[in-house]
Amino acid sequence: MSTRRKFLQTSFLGSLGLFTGKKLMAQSDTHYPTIKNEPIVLSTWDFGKEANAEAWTILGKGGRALDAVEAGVKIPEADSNNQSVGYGGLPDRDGRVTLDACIMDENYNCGSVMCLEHIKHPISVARLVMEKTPHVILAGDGALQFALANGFQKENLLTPESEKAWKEWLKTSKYEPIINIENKLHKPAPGGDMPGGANNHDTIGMIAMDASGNCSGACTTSGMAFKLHGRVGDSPVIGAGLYVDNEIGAATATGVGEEVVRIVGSHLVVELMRQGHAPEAACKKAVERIISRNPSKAKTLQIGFIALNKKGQYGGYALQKGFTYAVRTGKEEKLVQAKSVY
Ligand code: SD4
Repeated sequence: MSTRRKFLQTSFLGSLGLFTGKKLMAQSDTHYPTIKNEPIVLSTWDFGKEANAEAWTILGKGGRALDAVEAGVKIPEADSNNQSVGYGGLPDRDGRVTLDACIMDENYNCGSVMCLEHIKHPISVARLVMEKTPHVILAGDGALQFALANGFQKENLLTPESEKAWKEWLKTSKYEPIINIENKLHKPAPGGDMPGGANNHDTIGMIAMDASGNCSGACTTSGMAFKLHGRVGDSPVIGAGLYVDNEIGAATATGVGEEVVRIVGSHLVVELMRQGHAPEAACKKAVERIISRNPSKAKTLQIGFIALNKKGQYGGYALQKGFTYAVRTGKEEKLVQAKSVY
């Protein structure tokens, strides 16, 4: 069977609701569906599937992409089994769970919180920063103060599982980001197995286009486990972890944030799409840019990008194998195994 026929068949099965989370396919530039102003949402990693389902409750009814991405990423934020986003996230080396998030709409409005503690839904605080302040970024205590003043509840986000992992880490106190380390620290979710049995969970970046053809995005994380207190990665940095340009489309990133910030990764992907590259090709070029800056280091890291253009075409690319992203449209619901350099 030709690759194209196989793809169409799998997409059709997906549209019948037979998607299991175990059906992964290789994505290639020739396989884009031609959707125009039909809503679409994509998000990073296996857990993007549940997040997309929530976003779809808004997008599928003709709702705004901004509302959809906020609602979607709140699912992993509230999931205590997920040790890399929101509640239950792995703490920094001082045992403090510090969260980063940002959001961007179709009018270049954006909001971000960095190193926010005690608030389960940093993405909603980021949205309030965007909508209710003259600023783009609030950090640390100021962000917490703003959240509390706006009715958010102060909570303990360190779950017993994450505290245990931190105490175990303290025995060596070695900070060495390991490729897809989050997989090893995550409780296997039913039906979420990757080929080879690893479970794949990480920062959630979500990008969407609604029925009006408007794009928005959201990105939220607890950042790299056992980081220095105060460390901020790419995820809440507009242009690095997320970028939306409603003329062109949107992109978001996951992986070792320091390397994404260095190339302002998501903005780069959007600009490459502006130059005419298809989403997957744009993500690939951004990954190659990271390699060209430091080839030996790039081999030891995981970084993945996903992107969406205004025609509803999408794609992703990663440094290493094992990066997945979830896609939901009116016609299909699937998990894509992104191509990778290594
Ligand atoms: C960060 N990009 O804080 C995020 C976290 C991540 O794999 O995606 N980790 O650098």
